[in-house]
Amino acid sequence: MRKITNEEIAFFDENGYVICRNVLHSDELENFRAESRRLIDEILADGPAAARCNRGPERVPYYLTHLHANPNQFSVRLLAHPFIGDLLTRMVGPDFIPCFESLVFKLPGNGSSVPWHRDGNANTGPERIFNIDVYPDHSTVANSCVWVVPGSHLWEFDRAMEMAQRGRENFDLPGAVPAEMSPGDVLLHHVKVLHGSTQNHSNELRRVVYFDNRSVSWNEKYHWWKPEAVAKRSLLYQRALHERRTNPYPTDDETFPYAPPPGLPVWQPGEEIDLYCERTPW
Ligand SMILES: O=C(O)CCC(=O)C(=O)O
Repeated sequence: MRKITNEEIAFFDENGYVICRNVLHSDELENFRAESRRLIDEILADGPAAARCNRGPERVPYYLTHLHANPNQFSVRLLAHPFIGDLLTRMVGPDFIPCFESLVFKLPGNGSSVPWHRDGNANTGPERIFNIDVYPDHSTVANSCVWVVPGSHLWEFDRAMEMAQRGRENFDLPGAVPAEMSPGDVLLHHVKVLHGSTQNHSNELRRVVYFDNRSVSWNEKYHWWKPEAVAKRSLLYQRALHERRTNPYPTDDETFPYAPPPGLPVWQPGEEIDLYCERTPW
């Protein structure tokens, strides 16, 4: 299976984002589309997932939080994709911890906008803190793809906030570029790169799964969450890897070998896992 290249990592460091083409295969994409469509339908029908779905500025649903805790057959297997484990080991370090997972969707006709912003927890040092954004659909200017301001992850906080404010008045920021994606592509975006998207007026549904990842050592430095919460997240990742190993897609030809960071518990097959995994503040 495909791995991120050193050139892609260098592009990311310089620009705060990178598009990695052709990561997912068609068997996984088909399941991703069917299962995410089912969750979106559940939200629109005011079923259980609706309670975990945020609405955007236009008050339409667009952001399903705690994705794994909404029963589905695709999200933990997606997290366990070897492309993800490999890039996190190389770009974050072997003590990486998957911490957030969401499904963002732009409904056809009236899909939510996402004003220019940096992500939460973004006022940090030089660490490579980023999201892994996995696309099952074409995402284009026409169906309101994400735009980014290359290099803005290196800006001082005040400059970034001033520019984000400007972008909320007029979306067309100087230097902004569209991150146009095809099914199976993966976008990495630094939490500090300015990004946003417009309302979707097209007749296409556009979806993306966001995985935000941190590490044990960063958590010890920034004190985001209680160590127990991080331990639970490592258990969730171990369970996800087991799920993909024992329920592979037909085109899977490898699995990611993961060793929990020192001091964290080892998950045993059959043990119950908390898929909600609350991030209790430190
Ligand atoms: O997918 C999008 O349009 C942007 C989502 C985003 O940046 C966010 O939810 O923070």
